Amino acid sequence: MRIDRLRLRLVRLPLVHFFETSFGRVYDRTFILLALEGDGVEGLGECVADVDPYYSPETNVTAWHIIKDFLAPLVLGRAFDDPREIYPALARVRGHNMAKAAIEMAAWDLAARRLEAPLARLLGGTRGAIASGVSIGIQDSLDQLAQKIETELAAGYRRIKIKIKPGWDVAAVDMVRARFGAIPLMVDANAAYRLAQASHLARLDRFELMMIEQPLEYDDIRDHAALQHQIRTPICLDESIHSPRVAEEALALGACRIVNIKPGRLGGHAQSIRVHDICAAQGVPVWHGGMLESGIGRAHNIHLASLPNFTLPGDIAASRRYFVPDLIEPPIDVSGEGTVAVPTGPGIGVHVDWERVKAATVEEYEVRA
Ligand code: NPQ
Ligand code: MG
Repeated sequence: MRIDRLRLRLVRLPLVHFFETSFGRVYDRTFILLALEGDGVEGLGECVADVDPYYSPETNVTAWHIIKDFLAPLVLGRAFDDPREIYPALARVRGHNMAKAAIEMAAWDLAARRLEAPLARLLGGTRGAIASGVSIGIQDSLDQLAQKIETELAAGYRRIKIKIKPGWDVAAVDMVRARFGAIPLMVDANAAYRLAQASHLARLDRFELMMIEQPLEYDDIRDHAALQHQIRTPICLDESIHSPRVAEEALALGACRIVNIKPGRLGGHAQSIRVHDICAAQGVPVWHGGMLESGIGRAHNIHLASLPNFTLPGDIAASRRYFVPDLIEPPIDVSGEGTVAVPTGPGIGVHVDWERVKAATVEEYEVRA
């Protein structure tokens, strides 16, 4: 396929409920939608960068700049036999994986649409539905947290993740275990602790959590390895895993026993599959993370999560937990058994409501080969 045109749209959607992590509270989501046209077919990607550099160093403004001024010229007018060639073609630009992933993932959608095949088939997906979990933000009270968990369990979700930070950790987990018993439960600290707090984190061990996600700094491997030797709860790394090489390093050092895969953080589907394969070869389970994506990014995630080593429920929930209406129609829904079906249409296989996209767009840019 030859890449003839690239279009960026900066889109802003209100969130159904605020979402609070150890790095702050958000009420809406602003992100870049990227469309690539080639051979008369269009592919879509969603950039997971946020307005603030708090989860990762990238923001919408940096991604817009990097795509427009540096990445677009590396793909426009060029022909690619396979979307796996995209990430290497962008290698001259250091870092900026979220910006790269938006292009790379759009190229996968484009390639799948050209073949009139579901994206999952090209990626190597093996299941028709994925197990779905929820990520529940920090609440104003433990009662509110209990209420949210009750709602999500009733909806059928297969695992509950709660966000933690110093001051909202042991007591919150204690309350959840006391009220809900042995449900599949995990916590995500988004890098809110330091190795010196290991003995405090060890207080979570008695709750038999599935894992603790990214307790220490966003770019750390070594301290996580030291921490894993001091706590029983399996560590899962999220922020730290930005490349297949770092994933290998983390596994070699024993810094984690589970890996969270997010294509935005890794630079797209191809890099994600490499991490998936590295973990599979070492018997390390992976699961698919979430970045509060609209239905477009969410659909990409569902296809990727259909690969065989995604053995744990991911943070891929129904659209309605985040956006009503979503940018796609019908929205992504979860079954009563807590599964999300992998779309079977061409490409990402969801129908975009372009009127809604237009209404939510605050800035546009287009460039042709
Ligand atoms: C995580 N997500 O696993 C992330 C972090 C996260 C669903 O828990 C705006 C943009 C808000 C990106 C909030 C979930 C965000 C964001 C949280 C990412 O760590
Ligand atoms: Mg996380």
